[in-house]
Amino acid sequence: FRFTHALLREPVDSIVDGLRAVDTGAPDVALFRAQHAAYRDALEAAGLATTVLGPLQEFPDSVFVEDAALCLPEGAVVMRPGAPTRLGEAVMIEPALREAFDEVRHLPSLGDHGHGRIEGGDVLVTDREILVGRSARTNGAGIEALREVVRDWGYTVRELATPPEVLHFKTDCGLLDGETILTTRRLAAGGHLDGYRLIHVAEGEEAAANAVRVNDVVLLPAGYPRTAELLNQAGYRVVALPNSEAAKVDGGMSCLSLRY
Ligand code: CIR
Repeated sequence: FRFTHALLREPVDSIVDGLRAVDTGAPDVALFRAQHAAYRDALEAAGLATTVLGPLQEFPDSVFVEDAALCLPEGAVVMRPGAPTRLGEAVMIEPALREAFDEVRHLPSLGDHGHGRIEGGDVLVTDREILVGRSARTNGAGIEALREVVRDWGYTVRELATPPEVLHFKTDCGLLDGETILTTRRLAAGGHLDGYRLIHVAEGEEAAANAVRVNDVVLLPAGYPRTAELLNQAGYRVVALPNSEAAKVDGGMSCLSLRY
């Protein structure tokens, strides 16, 4: 959770066509841009140098850069998004990864696993392992391919399940420090996070789980005061950011940037 840089991508007008599980109306593009700018400011205030990549009009969801890559201290890995409309985003992000990292890796095609799919939103890197939630976007073959590609960097990859009603694994959890995870009860219910210190979001505030720890602060979507209070009591410094527009297309604090 200690980072020096972040990559973001400018939101596009076509964000109104962004994928969403439940249609609660299209995002207001101007407000989306304002919230995105505030998010960038918060990353900078947390000490990160930010780079905002140019808009990709043909990819409505491209503002959610986290799904297209995985950034590790050793290098970056280009993901292979499971949403067909998002597959091309991985290709488009590679030049920026090459600028930022000495090493950029691709997921191998492994025999029968050639069609592996994996999105960064399903990947949580902790101090001891990489947790990946199988989901509608991430399959076993994609997880296997990630396991192969990071093995010689010394990482262990553990496959977990994402609850069926949840888009991404990290929709329902976020790293607070190397040993502590903020999570919903439904995600933790399987017991697979046992061994970590868990902080549960307040009842009815499930959307607060997609928080992201950046250096000394935790970026939390605004509007979840009881979870913010729980985090304050646990000693975390919370910065609450308005996220109403990204939320309409199932996006949150982690998806909007790649931190490294
Ligand atoms: C999608 O459904 O792919 C986008 N509308 C939202 C992606 C959010 N990304 C994330 O949680 N990592």
